[in-house]
Amino acid sequence: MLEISKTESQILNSPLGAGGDFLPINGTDYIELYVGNCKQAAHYYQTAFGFQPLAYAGLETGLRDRESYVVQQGKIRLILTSPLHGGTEIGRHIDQHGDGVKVVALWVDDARDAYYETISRGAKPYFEPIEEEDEFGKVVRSGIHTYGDTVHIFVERSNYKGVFLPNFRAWNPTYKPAPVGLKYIDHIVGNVGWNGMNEWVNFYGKVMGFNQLVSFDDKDISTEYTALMSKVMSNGNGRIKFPINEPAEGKKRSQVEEYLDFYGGAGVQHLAVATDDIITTVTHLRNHGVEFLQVPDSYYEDLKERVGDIEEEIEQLRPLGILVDRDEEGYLLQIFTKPIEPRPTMFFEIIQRKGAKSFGKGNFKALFEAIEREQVLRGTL
Ligand code: TYF
Ligand code: FE
Repeated sequence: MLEISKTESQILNSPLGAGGDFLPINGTDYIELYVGNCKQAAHYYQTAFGFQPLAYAGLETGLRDRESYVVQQGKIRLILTSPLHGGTEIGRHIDQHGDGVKVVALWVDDARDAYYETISRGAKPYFEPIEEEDEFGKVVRSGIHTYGDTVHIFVERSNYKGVFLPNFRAWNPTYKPAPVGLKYIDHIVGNVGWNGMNEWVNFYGKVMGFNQLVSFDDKDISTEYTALMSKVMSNGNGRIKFPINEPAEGKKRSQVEEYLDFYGGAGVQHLAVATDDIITTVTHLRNHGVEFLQVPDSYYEDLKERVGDIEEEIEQLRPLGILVDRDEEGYLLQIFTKPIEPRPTMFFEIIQRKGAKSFGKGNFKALFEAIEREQVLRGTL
């Protein structure tokens, strides 16, 4: 591994501001979760969610302190990492947060530029640009902190031909359940502390050059049903969308506050993954034991009135619990899993967009009431 430094003049000569995108991002590269038992978690993501085995790193590749399994479906790559002994940073993260997202890695053309552009705008360094190499080529990575203990890692991989990253080897077990049709990460939501939303909106604006998405989902009022506020930040080409939630004082205890208490601070609340056939995807997921939030049957009674004509049969959506919302540009279908770990923290959203660019504001009432019913069962409302 090689550390690379960069002179100040190079930083100053980079295309700053002036309308240019100082942090061009090609997409999400991978999500790394720190989990108690990555071997079993990998099995869960394969069996329940249809992820495909991709890569492995651990004792057998020379690592002494950790083991990682990488699974992939469409463009979505998850790294599942566990410590191999006590007293590690990974173990501390798991003790504080439970299983959760540590890294949201972003695919860039220049990981050095990404690092210096963001550091010079106030990002807190996680690690300086590092070159890693193996027989398949070279990858440059760098990292900065974001909300809570979560970090962004910039990944430059144009000179790499291996299956994942240097020092991982291909993982090709015979057990390979079929994919369920998940294609890419649509958005990644962060829950931050009281009054934290604008701080992190400013971080993504100033430090990362993102813009606030103007969408009717911008909830600047807290109602009986929301008890949260949310703004969506998006990068220049729109491939990265990060909604940021903060709790709001309401009649009831905010679901965001519940998350913060159990996660032990700010962190990733949900990963929204896209499919182009949500009926098939959710049918498979349910058959594999994935549990979803349930809306009352009455949700479907006025659905047609609310969203107008849609291509799907409402009678197909109803038994699966799939929700629908419409905006000026089209409609979307979405559904939310229950939390996927013992703590009521992270969950998945499955989303299919048919033109709509928003996030399902019309479903908030039904969705938040479903979450509140779960909170009542947990005794946390
Ligand atoms: O990403 C979103 O904004 C939607 C709505 O706890 C949402 O998925 C917001 C908060 C929440 C669950 C879903
Ligand atoms: Fe969402």
